[in-house]
Amino acid sequence: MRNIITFGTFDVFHVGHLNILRRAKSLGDRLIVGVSSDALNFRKKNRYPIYVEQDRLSIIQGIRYVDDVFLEESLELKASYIKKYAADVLVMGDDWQGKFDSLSSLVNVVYLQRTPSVSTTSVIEVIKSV
Ligand code: C2G
Repeated sequence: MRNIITFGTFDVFHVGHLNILRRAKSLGDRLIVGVSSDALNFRKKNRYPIYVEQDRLSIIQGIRYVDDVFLEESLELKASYIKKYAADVLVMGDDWQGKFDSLSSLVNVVYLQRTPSVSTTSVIEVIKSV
């Protein structure tokens, strides 16, 4: 049994999010997703996500590639989440390239290429402009 873990906010869910979850799942047997809490987002970006954490958790749990979800409360807790969920592989988008290499004694760290031309920010901008 090969456990894959990944993390993200997944606000205003879009095809880039779906692609990374599908590709992450294809690397193993079980995909576990840490969804960043509202408070963590506020600390990081000084704004709250559009969708509240409970809704973001429900959306991610509903994706067929996802086996388990939990709330990511702090960026610094990755090592303990990895141990708790017995993850073998940590998948991150390549916007995080190199940032989690210090965890490679614990898990195999894999950075996947982001889907071009789509982001939560660009979706928000389009909606604002119509
Ligand atoms: N993603 C992607 N392609 C896009 C947009 C996003 O592959 N066009 C990926 C990101 O690289 C990330 C995941 O989708 O792996 C979730 O994206 P975000 O919600 O933007 O996640 P982020 O806020 O970067 O995560 O511990 C990490 C934190 O939880 C932050």
